[in-house]
Amino acid sequence: MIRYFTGGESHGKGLIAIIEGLPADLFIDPNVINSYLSKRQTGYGRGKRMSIEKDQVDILSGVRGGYTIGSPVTLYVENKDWQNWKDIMDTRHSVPKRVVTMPRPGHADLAGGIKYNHHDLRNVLERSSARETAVRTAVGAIAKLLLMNLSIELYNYVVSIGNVIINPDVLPSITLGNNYLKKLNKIAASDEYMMNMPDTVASKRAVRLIEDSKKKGNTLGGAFEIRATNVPVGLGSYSQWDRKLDGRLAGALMSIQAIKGVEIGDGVANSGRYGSEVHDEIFFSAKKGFYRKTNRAGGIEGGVTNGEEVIIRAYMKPISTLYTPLHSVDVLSKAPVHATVERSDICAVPAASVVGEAVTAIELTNAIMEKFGGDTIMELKRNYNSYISYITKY
Ligand code: EPS
Repeated sequence: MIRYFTGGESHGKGLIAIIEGLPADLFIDPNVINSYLSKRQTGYGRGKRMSIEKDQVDILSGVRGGYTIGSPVTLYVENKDWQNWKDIMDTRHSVPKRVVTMPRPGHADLAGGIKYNHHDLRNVLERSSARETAVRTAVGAIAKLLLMNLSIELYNYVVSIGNVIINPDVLPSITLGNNYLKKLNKIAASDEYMMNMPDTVASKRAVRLIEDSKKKGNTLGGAFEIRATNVPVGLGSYSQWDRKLDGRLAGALMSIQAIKGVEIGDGVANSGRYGSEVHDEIFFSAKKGFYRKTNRAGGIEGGVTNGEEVIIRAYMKPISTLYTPLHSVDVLSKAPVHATVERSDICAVPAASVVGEAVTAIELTNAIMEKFGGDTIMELKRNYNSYISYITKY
């Protein structure tokens, strides 16, 4: 199993992650991690913070000459903005005007303040901030590198921003395959507005919607999809609730700040259809083995991967800092107020999409390590290849 923890505040010195359980001899190219970190910083609708940060990973332990050595891998991502916040973040100095006492509806501010008995809600917002996802993305990039050793690849793209939804024809509800997904991701990444949407018409409409929302001091959420290709049948298990892979994936996705819904395959739409319209019929050919012509299950049945593409969709609520703030109550005076306005983003769905892919990679890596084990990449690959040759004979 891969275990990891993160630490760090949004405007503290930096973010750290410690990953335990990575096999030895995994080649880690920091440039690959940095390219995911940069992608997480893109998307129209981010606030001024993104022009300050240039996220880069610093690998502090567990790697020698580019390869893991089986020890915990420690990652560090600096917060460049910390220089501008030193006074506020240094608890020895009191900066009374910067004490946050007006909780934002939808944010962790109030519940967190009551829970930990903080009356300066900065103590809550600094850690609950989605800044933390920068280092989680770095962890996910390492998981992706491990999965690539087994030819498992992941893709992400945005499917909606507010009420702007991509044309469903770009995403037929079947297994799309690497080439199609590569093409989709290329379109998404090359779009002039970088909304990570594989539909340039919708992307431009989304940008206009964000501009309009910005003028009104409002924010927007949306949805994104993650696909994993070449995932073998048999990851996860139906035998115990906490081993079901769909449950684990949903938990990982829901742990991303502002994600409020997760579905596997056509999960939501399937609930309103007849069984005959939902379940993916089973076929067999000598060349392909068992296969399906549809993939409404999103590659997971009974908590176990079935060999089809894993498809996950996650839904993000609008960011809770509104420049036209909602009604709230001051936690010190108890007077009615408008909520705090802390510099923030208008829309961060394209960034969340990259984070979604990262946490999916981590969960799939966990399922892989659980099933195949291996203290080295060589051992993992040997175990994996022997299983692949077994399933082709089943
Ligand atoms: C965030 C608020 C904004 C975002 C931040 C998450 O930061 P700031 O308050 O410094 O402007 O930019 O996201 C990131 C810094 C990031 O790297 O994604 C929040 O309150 O969650």
